[in-house]
Amino acid sequence: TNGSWRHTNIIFSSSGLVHVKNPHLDAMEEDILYHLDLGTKTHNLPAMFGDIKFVCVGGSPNRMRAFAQFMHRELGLAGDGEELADICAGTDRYAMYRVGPVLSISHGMGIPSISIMLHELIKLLHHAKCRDVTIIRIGTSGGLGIEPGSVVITDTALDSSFKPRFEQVVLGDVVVRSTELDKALAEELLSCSTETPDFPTLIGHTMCTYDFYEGQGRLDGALCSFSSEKKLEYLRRAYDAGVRNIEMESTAFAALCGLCGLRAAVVCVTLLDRLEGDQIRAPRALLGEFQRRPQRLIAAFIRKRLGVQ
Ligand code: DUR
Repeated sequence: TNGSWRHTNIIFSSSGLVHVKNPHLDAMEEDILYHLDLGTKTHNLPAMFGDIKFVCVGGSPNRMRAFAQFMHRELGLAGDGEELADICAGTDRYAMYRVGPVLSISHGMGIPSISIMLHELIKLLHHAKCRDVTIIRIGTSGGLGIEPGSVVITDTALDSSFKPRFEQVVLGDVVVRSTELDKALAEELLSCSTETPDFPTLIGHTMCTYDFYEGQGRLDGALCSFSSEKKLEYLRRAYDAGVRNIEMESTAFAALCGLCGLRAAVVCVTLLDRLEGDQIRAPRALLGEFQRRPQRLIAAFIRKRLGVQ
């Protein structure tokens, strides 16, 4: 490669519309968003989604349902939000809920899963003619040298060589894309942490890997080809490069959203400190509380943006 990943690919249009960078789409009579069970002929996408301003994505379908119910209460909407319908009920690949101007969608685990969802979600926002959309991944991660339960707002997503790039094989060649995120949005989110003083929130780099076990330097997988010393040497190098947490989606998320003109952020809670161990030992109840932390920060952010007291 020629280092082109250094150049920013974040371009915001004055119209605020979502860009799809695909000349073939215009020639299609119908677009079937297969994994979402939606389509341009079967659904009136502008009527269903045209006024969406916030899209929140996260790995688990149940967590994203809980987030939608929580947002329902936080926005002071009528009813208890318990009977929210899954918009993607026709498929069990992903779940999607809508609450006012907020869309909450699951993306599964890892880059292939999130990238399939994002292709269809971004086309959905384009077909619906949405404007000025902010998209946030709220997820879980392993921390590096920080207290478990801390929330990390990503300033740059790095690959497993600590480079701010997302590589994908296209027609047999490696295409390299930048993984820069919106710095102003990250700062705005950090400023909302005054509303959540019971846990630490910080800005840092996030490392994204293709695996949870060996790929994240864990010693406890079914295979392990390195020593405990080599593991710690790698994780310390990551820490020195500015990495504060490790997960499996951020590079693809940053690259796709950046190229399509969406203001994007990644906000993940850390479930453990990887310098202390590999297994996630916290009790389920504590893990549940940890996973609500990014949701609470994002609720404070959305309420502030909407002027909800
Ligand atoms: N995750 C990690 N590493 C961790 C903890 C959480 O990658 O140590 C994220 C990414 C993936 C899921 O979606 O959570 C795996 O548990």
